[in-house]
Amino acid sequence: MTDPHPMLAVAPEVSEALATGRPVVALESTIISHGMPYPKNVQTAREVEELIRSGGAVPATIAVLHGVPRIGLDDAELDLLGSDEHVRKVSIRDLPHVIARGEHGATTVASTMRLAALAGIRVFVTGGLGGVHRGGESSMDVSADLTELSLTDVAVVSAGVKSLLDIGRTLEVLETLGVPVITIGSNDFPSFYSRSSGFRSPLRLDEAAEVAATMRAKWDLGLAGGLVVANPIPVADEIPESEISVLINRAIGEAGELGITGAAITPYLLGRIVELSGGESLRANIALVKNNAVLGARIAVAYSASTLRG
Ligand code: PSU
Ligand code: MN
Repeated sequence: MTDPHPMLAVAPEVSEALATGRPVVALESTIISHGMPYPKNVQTAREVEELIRSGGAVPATIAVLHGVPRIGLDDAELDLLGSDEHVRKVSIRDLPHVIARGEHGATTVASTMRLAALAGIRVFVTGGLGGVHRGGESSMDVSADLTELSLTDVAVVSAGVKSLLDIGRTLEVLETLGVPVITIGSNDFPSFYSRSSGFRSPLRLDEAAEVAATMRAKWDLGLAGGLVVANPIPVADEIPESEISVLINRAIGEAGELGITGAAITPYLLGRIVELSGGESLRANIALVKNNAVLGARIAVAYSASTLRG
């Protein structure tokens, strides 16, 4: 294992696990600062870390604090990320700016992937991926998460893509970029709150060990870039697409009227959907992130075992 990048501050527990080849799972922080309301966000972040530990891996929540990219945070730092309103949403383009200015930043899927890779972490758990926004064919609003997936060697476990995005075009872009999209235990690509999106999953696997083997095959072959591991929300926690789509459409309409665009659009829509659903979407969001944490730990354990076998 190569040394982590010198600009990173890696928590001792994480650094020790990486040095000895033990499984580590990266976690993003935009979901904490801009994806869920306080204090449920911080509580969820802690519970997710606990689930990863129970699964035999070391959790590493990633964020920028006082301009320093941090790999692994303590309780007080998670609380700061969840409650301080000055924490910026930081995607790839924002990383140099937030670092140079010594500010706090919550990292998106894209910037978390990059920092995880710089630390030597290969598995990352989140809730939902960014993608092509509806109307993206004219607005060109396409998340940097997709570009990053084409560049950076990290497997990203999510519950798919929310239908507030254009799921069909998101899958097309991922195909063009050469990113494997693997759904676990289902032929349908999931849409976050719902187990199906109406789109067939490009690839399917049923076991964590098979995902680990696919990661190895990709990278051993020199195919740079990430993998999308889509994990459908558990049946008991699902919100039917017909129910949630009404609320999503209303939130998108309101965002249009308010003139909200760019990086602000995803946080706005997530918050508004929680309000419109009376908290139901938040409950589903928390359940799916936890479900992803359990799977992510299994994949990290299987991947590290396969690496140690060589
Ligand atoms: N989708 C969700 N929840 C989230 C996000 C996306 O269902 O919290 C966050 C992730 O951090 C993702 C980011 O990387 O939004 C994408 O934002 P943008 O579209 O501005 O790239
Ligand atoms: Mn965007």
